[in-house]
Amino acid sequence: MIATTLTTVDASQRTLARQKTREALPGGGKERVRILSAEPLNAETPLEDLGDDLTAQSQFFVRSHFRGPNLSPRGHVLEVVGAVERALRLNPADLEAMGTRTVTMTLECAGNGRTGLTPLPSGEPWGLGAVGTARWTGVPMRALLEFVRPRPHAVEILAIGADRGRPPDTVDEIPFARSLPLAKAKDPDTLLALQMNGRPILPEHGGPVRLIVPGWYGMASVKWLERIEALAEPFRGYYQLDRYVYDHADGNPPTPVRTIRVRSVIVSPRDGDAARRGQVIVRGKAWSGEGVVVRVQIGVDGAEPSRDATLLPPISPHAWRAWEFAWDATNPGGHVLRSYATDAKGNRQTDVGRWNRYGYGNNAAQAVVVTVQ
Ligand SMILES: Nc1nc2c(c(=O)[nH]1)N[C@H]1C(S)=C(S)[C@@H](COP(=O)(O)O)O[C@H]1N2
Ligand SMILES: [Mo]
Repeated sequence: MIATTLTTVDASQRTLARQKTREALPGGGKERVRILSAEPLNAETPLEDLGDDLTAQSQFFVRSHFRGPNLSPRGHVLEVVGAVERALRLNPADLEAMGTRTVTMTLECAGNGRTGLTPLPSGEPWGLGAVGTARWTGVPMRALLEFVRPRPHAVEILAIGADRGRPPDTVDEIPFARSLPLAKAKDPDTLLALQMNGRPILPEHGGPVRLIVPGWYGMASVKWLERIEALAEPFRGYYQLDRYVYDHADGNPPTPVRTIRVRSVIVSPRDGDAARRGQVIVRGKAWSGEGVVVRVQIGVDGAEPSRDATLLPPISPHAWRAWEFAWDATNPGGHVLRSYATDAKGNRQTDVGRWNRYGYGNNAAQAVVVTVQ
């Protein structure tokens, strides 16, 4: 969890990490991802590989706080306990029998873009590739709750993963655990997901069963689900109160990190690319947890953005939207391209992200430098 992780992972360790994931996985493991740390596995997708609507499991970014547990795909038991009328233990097949639904959703880590903040906060040194989109198939949490019936005094639903460890500056070993307000748990698209892009969820993405929470940053989507607990009081765990909070170090109390902030990325051309003089098609993705993206503006060379990109039709209310822009690259030399997305609620990206202690939610516009020849 330190900014130097990237430089301490040498090429052989990287290869080792790939081999390890590959050995552990029937699906073939990670392909062409940038490994930030091998254990626990943290890896991001190169931007140029985010061009398709869906991100393959083998290319999807991985964010893990602890070493991933080894769970049995069929024998795994999920417990549903706490302030409920009817506690339950069920395996993935029992869960699936409750009826599934498929939702295409973009998952983004709250730390995505952290390295763009000044001064650099500690934490995984994510570029812009801690984001991906998949078709998630699973049982709505809502259906499970209708079955177990939370008691009237239940206020939150706690999701506990099977991974455990000791976070920095804590004494005890803890599991990765996060709660949702009851209303968010009952969102029809909050899923106990069993499949990702039509296949069982690979171990590093939280199989056999993980949570998927639409519109919220990735920390809410608890992997390796082992226990669900209805709580009569708000959860006060480490990953709820000590991390995943915006702490602006300005004397105000920290506020929880929840909804994904509006953002766009330029997928092509890549930063540092050379382009022939003439028309260059600029392509990218744009998304927001606050509703669909309604506009993407393009700025060239630091001027106020004056032209709009063309938005492709949305593929899902919870997923990114592709866009493209025909750039007249007439002047040779270096040029800076930026994209600014606006969502349905009127939120728009700015040039500089707001610094906060742990480096979350930096949705500043990305700058891509292209040399026209
Ligand atoms: N059990 C568990 N769930 C977890 C995490 C974790 O470390 N342990 N990381 C969270 C974070 S911070 C993110 S961004 C997403 C990443 O999901 P992915 O690795 O499938 O991309 O998982 C979330 N769920
Ligand atoms: Mo995350």
